Amino acid sequence: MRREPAIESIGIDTWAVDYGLLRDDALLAEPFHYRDARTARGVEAVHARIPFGDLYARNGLQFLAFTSLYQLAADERAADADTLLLVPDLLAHRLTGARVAERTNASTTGLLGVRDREWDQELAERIGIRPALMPPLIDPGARIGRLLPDVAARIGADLTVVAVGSHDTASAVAAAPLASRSTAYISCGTWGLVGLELTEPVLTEAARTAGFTHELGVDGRIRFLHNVTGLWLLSETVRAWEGEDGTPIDLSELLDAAATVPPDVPLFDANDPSLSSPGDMPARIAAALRATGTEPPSARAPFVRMIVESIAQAFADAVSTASALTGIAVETIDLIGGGSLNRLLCQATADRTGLPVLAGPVEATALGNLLVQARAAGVFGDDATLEELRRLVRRTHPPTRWAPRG
Ligand code: LRH
Repeated sequence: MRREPAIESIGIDTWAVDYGLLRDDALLAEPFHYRDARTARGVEAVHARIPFGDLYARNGLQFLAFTSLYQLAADERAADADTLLLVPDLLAHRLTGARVAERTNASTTGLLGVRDREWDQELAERIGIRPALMPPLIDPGARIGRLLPDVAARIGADLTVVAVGSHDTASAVAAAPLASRSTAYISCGTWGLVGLELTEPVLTEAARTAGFTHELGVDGRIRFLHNVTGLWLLSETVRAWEGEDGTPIDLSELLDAAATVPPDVPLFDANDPSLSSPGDMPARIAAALRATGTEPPSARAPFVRMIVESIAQAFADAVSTASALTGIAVETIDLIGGGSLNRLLCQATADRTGLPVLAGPVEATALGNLLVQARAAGVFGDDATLEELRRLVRRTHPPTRWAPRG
């Protein structure tokens, strides 16, 4: 075990929407993962009580079948619970005993009001969720609590857990350099979260039908974005191929081979819902393509090229929709997260958007988490703005620039 006496605090972020249910501080069961097939069952139940249009006006979220409120509506265990905690809050509870709901992640549950940013108790009751399950809301920068004595004794340090943008994408966007309001971001890993940072919601019918969501960011910003199925398509494909012949695949070699393939490969809809669950991804992509009358490439390199180009096209569509919905003429794109290391994807995104792509930081989520903790610890003065934090990111993490070709 390593000791780090200089560590002052812990900040926790994870993916969104998933939760644990507690009774008397104990988990009732292991949390489900949002790609579990069960999540879709709640959709009909919720929409029978409140039509999607009314829901959007209240919570501002794009339709995703795994949003927590649909999961909860299909969760029999909720009846026995006294508390619901999203995954980062659940971890914080294990470390400190505190029961809180950090607001950026709470905004992904569907149960937070898009305008007042408070729990929508009336909505919860209407769909059969007891409002008493939902703990008090706190904002990034707030102190959650000290480590429980037994935890502190086990790791040999008495630390404070501080709230950060506990939704990983909120932390990532906090560390997106965003040099101006005409910079769009793509937070790219398993998902590609594509959008703009706003201060006011855009609750139009056009935004609703285009599937644009309003998630909350650090310092009360709005992450107006669309969830694009990102590198999940590639990682699931590689996993399937590895399962076929039992040999591990070197991803960078595969991408290098794909880079030599001409870019005029066929495209499929990266957002096709049939591609969101785990399982034989190459076969499902091939089926989605055949349904449009196109034969998929049979060799691996062009198949990978097709995946990358299809993701880039979905990114380009989302950037231009974000621009049309907000009236902001996008001039550059910050592509942050693990996907920023994928050179083929960065170039394809620049080419298909016709805009320069500034790639990096790769560890944007960790950086955003750290910056909010550092600000809370007084490192920059309590009132350092998000823009000041981002200036620091720009200075310390110069991006790689990908110019559009042709
Ligand atoms: C990315 C992410 C995304 C959510 C999904 C559940 O990790 O948090 O922002 O939509 O996972």
